[in-house]
Amino acid sequence: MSKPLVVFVLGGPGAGKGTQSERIVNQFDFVHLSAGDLLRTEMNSGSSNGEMISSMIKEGKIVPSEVTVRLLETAMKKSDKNKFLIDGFPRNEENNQSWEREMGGKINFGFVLYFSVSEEELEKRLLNRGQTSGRSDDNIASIKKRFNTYKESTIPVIEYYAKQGKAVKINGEKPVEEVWEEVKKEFVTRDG
Ligand code: UP5
Ligand code: MG
Repeated sequence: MSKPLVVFVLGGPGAGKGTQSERIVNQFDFVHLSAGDLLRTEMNSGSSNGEMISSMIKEGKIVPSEVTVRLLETAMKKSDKNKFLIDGFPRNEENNQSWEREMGGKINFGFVLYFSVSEEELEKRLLNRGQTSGRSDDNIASIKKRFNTYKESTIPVIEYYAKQGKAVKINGEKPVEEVWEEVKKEFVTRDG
């Protein structure tokens, strides 16, 4: 079997990474791996890293790469599919370098799909979701910290890929259906 194809899905907190990834999976035969979901599962599993992960998430900080890359690689190995959407990773330079070192030779990298959405809209979505999500970071204090981390650490990673012509920007501000139409077009063109 050829090396697996990997597409990264990035965008600010609440940008619609999870929502659109579900749709891509249904239509284009990818496996969806949300780094955040894997970390939340690890946190609840009684692992020795649980407390560290819990406090990082609440503070909107980025968990050390070795933990996240290991969770992603394990999840990829468990799957018999050959196309992966990695949602919410890499979030900083350290994540990206660690990924390239550990996984660069084992995969075929596609591109970064990223959603651009204003903070005003993101805040509205997250506070709304916070009423029912139970997520420890869907409160205004954590949301502001997540915004800062995104701007300081994640946008430079997107720029790194954009410089190589490997970042695809989607306007994520619009309603879910309209965003999906744009996303679908990109996957039809690039992946099929
Ligand atoms: N919604 C979605 N699309 C909409 C649209 N077009 N119009 C209106 N509403 C829309 O959507 C968020 C909410 O908005 C939902 O209610 C949805 O219905 C609505 P969702 O699809 O869940 O957006 P998503 O981008 O996935 O938002 P999420 O909150 O998951 O993003 P984050 O990046 O903040 O969260 P993640 O789970 O990736 O990471 C959480 C934390 O884990 C990080 O802050 C960090 O502390 C840690 N982390 C790491 O340390 N390392 C990693 O590699 C990954 C995570
Ligand atoms: Mg998500």
